[in-house]
Amino acid sequence: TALNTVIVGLAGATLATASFNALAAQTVSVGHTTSDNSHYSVGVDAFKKTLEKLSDGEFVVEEYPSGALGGERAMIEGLQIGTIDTVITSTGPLGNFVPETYVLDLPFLFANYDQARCVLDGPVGQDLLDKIGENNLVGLAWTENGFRHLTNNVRPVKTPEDAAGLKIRTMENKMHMAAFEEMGVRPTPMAFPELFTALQQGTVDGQENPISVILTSNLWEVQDYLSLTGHVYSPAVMLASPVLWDGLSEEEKGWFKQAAKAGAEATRAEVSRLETEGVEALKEKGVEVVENIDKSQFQQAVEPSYSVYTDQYGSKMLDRIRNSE
Ligand code: EAX
Repeated sequence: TALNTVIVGLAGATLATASFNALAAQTVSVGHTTSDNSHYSVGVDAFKKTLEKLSDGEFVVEEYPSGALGGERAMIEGLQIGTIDTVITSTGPLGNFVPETYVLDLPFLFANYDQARCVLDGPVGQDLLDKIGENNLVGLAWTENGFRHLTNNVRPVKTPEDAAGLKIRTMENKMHMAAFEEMGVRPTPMAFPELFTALQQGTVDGQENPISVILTSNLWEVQDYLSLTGHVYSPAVMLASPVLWDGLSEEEKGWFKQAAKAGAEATRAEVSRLETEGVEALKEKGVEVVENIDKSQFQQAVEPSYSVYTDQYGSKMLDRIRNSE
């Protein structure tokens, strides 16, 4: 009958609407290597809240912490082929994809957090995000890992001479490796998810990371000594896959950028908090902390590594950063 047709038609329409809504809620994966109580994870929470609110539930954010989607280099590759939607990564392996970012990895480039954040939030940071965008990746916002400090299991390190001869895991970053070589350290590049076991098994004597990472990835469990060298600022960046990006409207792209910025702010606040509170926490956990480091000695030791950068990339970006002080 006609009535039946109307009822069936209505039911069909309701079903169609329901499945349309289900389809419309798009899941967005966020990968990172640190734990689910880390500074990155605090940033993911803010990103999630902001994006889900701005999009009124159109996007649902799902976090994959602790290297669940691989190390940082592998995740960046995942973005390029579209198997991961977004990633928070240090600049560690990024220079392999976007060489312009190597400038940020030079030791003792930034004197403090304010300066680093200011440069990344300014024209230099924007230009580098644009460069990232020219390499089959999308740079959403600069966020933060923090100043890196040296840990090891052999002896308390107070001077570059103390560090000489140690086998230290570094990121897969040629600027970092060059700096450590100048210090007389034997750099061993390795993806972060392999680090804990490598320290535990003694494959390497030590590593270097910000306080937030040393604390929340439990590296203190397998390291005896921490030296507050602050030898290099470690930027982080939130990246998106071009596969995701190309399917978004301009409005949606704006939401992602705004959410990434909110995430970065939350992460920076957490890095700042842990920079002091985290050191106390590590002492309580039994780590011997060498606090009064004469940084100028380390700075002098690694200075020759700057030519590794300038020989290949010139000094224009370096000058821009120095002049924006
Ligand atoms: O981005 O590889 C590292 O040591 C990084 O600092 C860590 O993955 C967080």
